[in-house]
Amino acid sequence: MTDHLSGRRTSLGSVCRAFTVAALFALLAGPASAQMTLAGSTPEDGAALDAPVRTVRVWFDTAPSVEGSTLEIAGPGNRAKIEGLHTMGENDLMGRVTGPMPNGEWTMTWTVVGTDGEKQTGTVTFTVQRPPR
Ligand SMILES: [Cu+2]
Repeated sequence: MTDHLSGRRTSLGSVCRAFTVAALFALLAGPASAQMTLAGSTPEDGAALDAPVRTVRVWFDTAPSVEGSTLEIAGPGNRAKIEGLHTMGENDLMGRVTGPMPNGEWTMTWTVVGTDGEKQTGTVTFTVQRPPR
């Protein structure tokens, strides 16, 4: 799992490795229950960022199944995409953002399937506003 995105240009690989220890602890967690709820995200809902994001993550109260789950992003120009969806074993989904992310309001839509097959969906919105030079 630690080298799942290695060899790519982004620093996502090193980000991922930082969570390896936490992932081991997550493996000790119990089995998933029915309704999954969002426990957090990067960027956070309502965040005001001064630069585009290159990785995104959403956390849940139980482990999502990567298969059948999606993370999508929409905003000005609609050319940014989330690729390489995976989990770090922390009840999370993670992906990298490719493509341009102009200033403006962005919406990340998550659809997640729990280990019992139940589907949940929701959104996280944030703004990107680069500081004037
Ligand atoms: Cu990762």
